[in-house]
Amino acid sequence: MKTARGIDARESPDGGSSCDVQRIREDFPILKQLIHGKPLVYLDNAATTQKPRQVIESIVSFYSEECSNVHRGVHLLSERATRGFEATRSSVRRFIHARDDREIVFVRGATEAINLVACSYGRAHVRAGDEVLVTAMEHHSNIVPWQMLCAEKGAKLRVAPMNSKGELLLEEYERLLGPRTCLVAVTHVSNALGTVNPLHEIVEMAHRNGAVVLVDGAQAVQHMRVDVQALDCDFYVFSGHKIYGPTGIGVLYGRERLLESMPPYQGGGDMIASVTFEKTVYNKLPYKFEAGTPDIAGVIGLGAAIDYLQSVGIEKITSHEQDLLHYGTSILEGMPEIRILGTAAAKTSVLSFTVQGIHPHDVGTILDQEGIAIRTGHHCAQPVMDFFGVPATARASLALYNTRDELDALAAALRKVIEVFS
Ligand code: 7TS
Repeated sequence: MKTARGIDARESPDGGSSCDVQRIREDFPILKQLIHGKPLVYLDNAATTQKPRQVIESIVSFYSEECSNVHRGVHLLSERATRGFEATRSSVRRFIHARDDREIVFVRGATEAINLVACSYGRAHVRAGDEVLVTAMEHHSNIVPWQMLCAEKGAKLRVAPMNSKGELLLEEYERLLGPRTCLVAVTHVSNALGTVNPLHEIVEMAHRNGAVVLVDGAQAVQHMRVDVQALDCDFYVFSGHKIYGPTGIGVLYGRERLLESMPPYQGGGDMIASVTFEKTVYNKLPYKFEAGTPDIAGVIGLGAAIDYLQSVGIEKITSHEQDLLHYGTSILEGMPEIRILGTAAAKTSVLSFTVQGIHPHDVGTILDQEGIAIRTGHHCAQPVMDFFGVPATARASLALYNTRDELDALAAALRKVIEVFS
């Protein structure tokens, strides 16, 4: 019997040397849909990715065959559920090359992981007069928790600037680091611009100044190989739903020494070793940070998603998406009414743009009529919009199942948009 976790090797969506997109697309039931009578062209992958049947089936299988709580039953179903749950922890550890399963904490998503670090590490270590350094291209999730922490502690939030291409100004960043910098919180990839940040330099400079580094990997792990040991970052966070897994589940990686030094984030079941009314002894890592019944099916689904990504091959995904990014960029560059925001030399999978004289919401609405799903708005990165002097952009974001044909469809629909408004 197939277990709830993952897919077996024979189901690998790509046995060949290149990314077999047509075969991959077969794995995603939702892609067969018609939207307003047109084939769905799903280009809103930075918001959330679609799920392959292997992930969907793993969740159905968990609820149909293994449903039970974890870490508490002696009965067979609970043992099975616990095995599947902990097997995913090991998968995540291998996926991002952490040293130990104890360094992998399951949370709701990138947002909760950042809040966990701000509330636990931040409250314990950040003092009045200290500084937390973020960059100008952060998602609100990597700004607001630090603002809240700084307000509580009397610390200062500082912001490393970027240039007009959307590239971090490394010298400015280095200048902002100092003895007061307690923590650097930086995105690996910008969700609004696609910029890939030079993490090796960022981390090395921060460490030289005695600061710890949290990396927001919500837009990175699905596009490129990530090795937290090679990056030498202290915390790394990501969400399951952006890597073809379910919503409601995500990961906090933390360096063991730091996690050990941190107080629990929430109290409750599972995070304790013993409780009396006088004293509670906390559980060991990572359970100290996993109070209450977790999203077990979500973890199982995340495991299946990681298996899926690996069966395709991360390097193949990177090169396929880079091809699409260059193709899409050249199409948009060929349209004089379009301005691309985010033209960093190191970039991945995001085409953020405005169309002259047309509000991005109107662009999005007309594209929707053509069956094309993009996101329009500020992308939870209002400071990025302010920097570029726009209220919003239209954003097409790419995934492993997208094709050049879909980008041609985007181009044709954009020509229609321009025609309608001319
Ligand atoms: N960090 C980055 C860089 C993100 O892009 C997002 C979500 C988050 C954190 C938060 O992730 P969550 O899963 O906890 O919500 N970004 C987007 C987006 O670009 N469009 O919709 C959500």
